[in-house]
This record gives sequence, structure tokens and C-alpha cells, in this order.
Amino acid sequence: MRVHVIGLGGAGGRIADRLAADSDGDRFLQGVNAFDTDAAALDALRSIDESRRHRFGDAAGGGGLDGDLHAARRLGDAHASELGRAMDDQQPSLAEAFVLVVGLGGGAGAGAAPALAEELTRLYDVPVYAVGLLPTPAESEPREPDSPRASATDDSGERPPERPLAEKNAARTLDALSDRCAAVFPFDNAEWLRPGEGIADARDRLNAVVTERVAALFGAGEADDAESTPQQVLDASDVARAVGDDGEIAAVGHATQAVEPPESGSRFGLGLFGSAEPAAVDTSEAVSAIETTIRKATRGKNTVAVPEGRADRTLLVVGGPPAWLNREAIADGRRWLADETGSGAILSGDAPVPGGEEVFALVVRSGIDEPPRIREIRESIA
Ligand SMILES: Nc1nc2c(ncn2[C@@H]2O[C@H](COP(=O)(O)OP(=O)(O)OP(=O)(O)O)[C@@H](O)[C@H]2O)c(=O)[nH]1
Ligand SMILES: [Mg+2]
Repeated sequence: MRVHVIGLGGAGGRIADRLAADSDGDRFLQGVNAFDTDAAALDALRSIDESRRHRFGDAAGGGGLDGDLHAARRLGDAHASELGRAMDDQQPSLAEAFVLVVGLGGGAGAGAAPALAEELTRLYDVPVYAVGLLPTPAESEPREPDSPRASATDDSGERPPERPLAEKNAARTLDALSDRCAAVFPFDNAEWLRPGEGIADARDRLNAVVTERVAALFGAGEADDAESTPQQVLDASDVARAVGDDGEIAAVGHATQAVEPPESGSRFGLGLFGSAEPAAVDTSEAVSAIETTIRKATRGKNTVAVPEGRADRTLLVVGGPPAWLNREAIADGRRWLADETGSGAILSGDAPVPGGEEVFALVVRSGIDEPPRIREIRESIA
């Protein structure tokens, strides 16, 4: 499907920038923008063309809002139509969905996202999805002094928290986005950190994970050439059916396995596509690669924890070199997934990648029980 991705605030801008770098020219990325009040943060981006970065809210004086969600909401409301217009040169009316990417615990991005979601909903008839980065518990806790001589300490020897209001901002922003977006995809930063790591140390790695999953989900079914047109095309309405339009949260699992490209010299392979060229892929190897990636995508770390793995609706995408996409193995995987998640509905599609060197599986679950970290965040304002 074709999406227009908008990164809001520091984190959102970095992830949109990375998506622009990794998916440059891919058809699914219909448009991409970065919006922030912070001129320096926008300047630090590398891949989004300058004309697609937009600083808004002169009242912020060209800086960030330091987590002041109240001020940020006011700016977002005042500038939402300006942000909508800043997207116009990329033909947003061709997008099949909008994807807002935002750090939920901050100021500028979290404050502007609900107003922009509302504006896009008013202007266009397609879903607005949000990818929301959850703050870590450590961001709102007093920090250990870096060293015995750490300078900026208070009387207790602790430094003040990095973002004292992160959890409360996130709770309010989750509520606001659930009201205004078709679905929210949380990414639980803390789950992806190693012991002792902070977001600042790990952000490139975290952002690579977010970017890869966003591209795998929205890029599936948007092949660039005719040979890779999937047999079972995943389209925008499949995604919409899987994640609903009620602002529910959805979790994304993903796994890959490196495979040998087929030897026959054919880019097209056999497998699903019944090409005349026999492809030299061993069936049992293909079956095992598919089974393994589906299981890993399901049971491995998701973007947010799924209690008991249960979901009302599940979407499965299997991709890779066509010769490796064994149809029976995919059908078996679907049955296993229905059992594993208890989902009445499993939607699925394939994403052939001619000449690709890995098989991947993507599993999206919606209608899940509240993940513990989301509950903790919501309770911070209860
Ligand atoms: N995954 C990821 N999360 C980040 C990154 N940077 C910040 N975050 C998270 O996002 C939250 C908001 O941070 P920013 O995006 O910098 O905030 P902002 O929207 O620019 O808001 P202000 O700077 O306060 O105006 C933080 O509390 C972190 O939890 C990043 O690069 N990657
Ligand atoms: Mg900022």
C-alpha cells in the first residue's frame, strides 16, 4: 500500500529520516515529512529533503518544548492546517494511509500529533495510523549521578530526571491518538534496551527496528516490478481490517532468515509462481525456513508485549525470494498462527522479493489485552 509518513518531534523525525534513507524510491513511501518546533533537530536529519522538513510554532523560538505538552498541544492546534499544507507537494491524496511517528513522552511531537491526525482525517478519506514510541520508566526517574563528581546534582546527589513528565505525556497522548487515529502501534523502547542502556545510547538500533517493521508492514504488496507482484496481494483494506478503525493498539512481530538465492539463474523461481524454470530450492528447506520465521515473528519480541500472545485479529505477511515461498508451508503457518493467537480471523499476504537473500515473516496482532507497560503508563494519570 502507499503511505505518507510524517515524523513529528525529535524521535519521529529521526525515524522518518531513516525510513527515507532505507526505502528511498520504494513505491510504498508515497510521501515523507518531518515536522518539529526545533530547528536544530530538523537540521540534523540527513535523508529527508530539506523542502520536506518544516519547522512550526515560532512561539517556541526555534527550540524544542522540553516536554511541555500543554504548550505543544496549543501549538499543534494552531498549526495543524499549516502542517497539512506542508505535505501538499507530495500528492497526499494518493496515499492509502497516513502514518504519524512520534515519541509519546515528549513535547513538540506528542503535542502536534493529535491535531494533525484530526486535520488529515478531515481532509482525506483514508486511515491515519500512529506509531508511538513509549517512554522508558528510567526517563521519569531521578538519574544516578554519572560519577562521584557529577556536577548537576541536587541535595540528594541525584540528577533530576531526563523527562519527568514522560509517562504522563504518553498517557495523555495515547488517549488523544486512540480517539483520533484508526489504530496505534506502540513501540516499547524499554523492551528493546540492553541492561544499563538509555535511549540516547541505543537509538540507532531501536530506530532500525521500528523502521524495518514499518517498511515490512506497509511495503508488503507494493512491488516495484511486475515479476514480484504477489499472488495473494496484501492491500490497504487487509491492513485496515486487521487493525480496525477504532484506535485500538496493535503489536508487530517480525523475523528473518537468510537463505541462498536459487541457483537456476532464474530471478523468478518456482514456488508460488509456477514459472517454467525449475528452481533449485529444496522443498524441505523452504518449508522449514517459513515455519521458523513465522514462529519467531510470533513468539519473538514484538513492538509491544502481547499478553498470552492472544489477539482477536491477526495479519500474517510472508516474504522472500519467490522460490522460497512454499504455499503449503504458508498455509500450515496460518493454521498454527490461528491456534497460537486464538484469532478468529487471520488475514494474510505474501511479499515476493526476487533476488532477495532472506525469508521474512511479519505478524500484526490487534484486539489484544492491555500490555503491562501501557497499563503502567495509563495509570500515571489515573
Ligand atoms: N525509539 C526512539 N525513541 C526516542 C528517540 N528519541 C526520543 N525517544 C523517545 O521519545 C520521547 C520524546 O522525545 P522527542 O521525540 O525528542 O521529543 P519531542 O517531540 O522533540 O519533544 P520536545 O523536545 O520536548 O519538544 C522520549 O521521551 C523518548 O521516550 C529515538 O531516537 N528513538
Ligand atoms: Mg525535541
